[in-house]
Amino acid sequence: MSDSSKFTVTAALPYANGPIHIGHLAGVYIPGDIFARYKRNIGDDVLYVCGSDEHGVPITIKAKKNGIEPQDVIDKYHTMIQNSFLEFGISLDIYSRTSNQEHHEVAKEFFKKLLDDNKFIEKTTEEYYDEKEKTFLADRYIKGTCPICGYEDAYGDQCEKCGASLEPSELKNPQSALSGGKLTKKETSHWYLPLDRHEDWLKDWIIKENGIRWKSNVVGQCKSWIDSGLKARAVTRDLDWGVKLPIEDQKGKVLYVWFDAPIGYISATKIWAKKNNKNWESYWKDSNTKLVHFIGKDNIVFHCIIFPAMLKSYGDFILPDNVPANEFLNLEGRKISTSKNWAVWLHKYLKDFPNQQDVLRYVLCINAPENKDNDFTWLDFQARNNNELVAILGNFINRVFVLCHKYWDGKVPGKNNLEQIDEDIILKIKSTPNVIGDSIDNYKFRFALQTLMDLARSGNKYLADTEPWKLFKQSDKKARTETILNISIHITASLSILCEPFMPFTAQKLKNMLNIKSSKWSCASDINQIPAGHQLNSPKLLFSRIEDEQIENQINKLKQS
Ligand code: B3M
Ligand code: ZN
Repeated sequence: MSDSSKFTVTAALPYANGPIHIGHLAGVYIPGDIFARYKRNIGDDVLYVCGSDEHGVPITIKAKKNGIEPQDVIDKYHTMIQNSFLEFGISLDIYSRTSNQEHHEVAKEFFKKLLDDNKFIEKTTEEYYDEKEKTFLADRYIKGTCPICGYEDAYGDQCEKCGASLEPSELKNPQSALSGGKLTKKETSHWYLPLDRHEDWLKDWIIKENGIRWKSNVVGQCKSWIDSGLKARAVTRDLDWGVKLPIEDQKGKVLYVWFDAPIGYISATKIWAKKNNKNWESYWKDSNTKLVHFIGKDNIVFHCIIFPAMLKSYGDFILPDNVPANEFLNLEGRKISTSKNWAVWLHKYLKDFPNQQDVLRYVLCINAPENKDNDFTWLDFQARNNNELVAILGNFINRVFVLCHKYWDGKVPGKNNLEQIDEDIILKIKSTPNVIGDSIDNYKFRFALQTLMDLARSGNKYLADTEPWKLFKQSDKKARTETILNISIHITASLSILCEPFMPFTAQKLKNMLNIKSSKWSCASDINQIPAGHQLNSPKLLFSRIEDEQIENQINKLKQS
């Protein structure tokens, strides 16, 4: 178990240029939520922050494409994203947005301090310019072929396919994503974060200090970045949408979106702390606090190299304790694409599968791209729901409740003499919470959830091996049957606590059925937590079968898109 008691957990700020899809949930928001829920449950002080990333070229490209203002784009999608997180039980303490005044002030102050402390270098360079649109081009305003993987739709700052972070000059046959026209070059000056000056300490911090503890996919990407030689990176842009530079006579320049966005975690913390009468600095400047960034692999360089260099340059901030980045989730064998509408959108999922958030949370966790890209298929979604959630977890719970209501009026029977088979399952009840807790501490959420399901499997086997429904009819087996059902109820009580980080809606339904209040993690191993005679509520169906035509309907929708 971890020894820390305070966590600042951040989840990558989604660009407010589209709705949230299953790739976002699987890669970032479900793992972050599992971690935050679990840590809260064992009594740690957890702050789970996120918010809309509302600057940058993705927003202005969307606005231009739809002939509306950037503000209209962000207002629409900020609300949609916030609602999706609420509907899926992503238990953020605050969902902020980088267009708010507080964030602009925090970001400007951060930049100004680095400027005044000479942490930047200023350079005049020739940058791509779109004569037709009369604007400098940067980031997603430029498209071309990725020099790493050959993807032809790579952006000027990032390749969405392989996750590489790029400079516009690295793109092969660069074009303007605005006008598609040819590019010219024009002189302009910008401020740069001299990452080369941070190379030595970053190498020690990432490779030596965290090279074993951090996930290999994260260390590997950082290592290749560092080995290729860190270069100074521009932190300002010739754009009009963004955080204006806090420098006189620098109109028309804003902060680079990837400079201001991570500061969004800090501004969100400040807003939350003010509302909750907390000291924001204890979440960002206290060496006892552990900072954990949940992100996708395309954001590794920003969270492991650039943001830490910014925090270090500023002075008294803590650095991330871990950045457990996930790989990408594909959909039916293809890359999820917002622009190509090849995605399962959260707000649409709930229309087709009402109140079945936990089914998606379960499937996206058990299949999470933790160490390699993984694939979501509707057939697998149906199979996991029917063969695991319905047939194993739901079936076990239902059998226990039906037996208790049928033979004991829904009251929990007492526990009498234990036999070996009882001792074995009690051992499993006692050990499972720690196995799950340690897995979550090590960001192994798939294994943690598999361990939970193993407890439900063991419950089914325990009933199958003891057959209480037969014993009940034998007059001399009454005490035996009571013991079996008492232990089975305690397995159910344990499951209701252990499933909360993964499937919070199911956990609540289970607690209502058990007629118990929300309980701490430590109760999950307590086989005496429910006294004999305790009145259970009537059982509710936890999961329902998903039929073939529902799946065919989803696959057809995808094909039409
Ligand atoms: N807005 C998400 C992305 O790259 C980006 C994350 C910012 S976290 C500070 O898709
Ligand atoms: Zn690439």
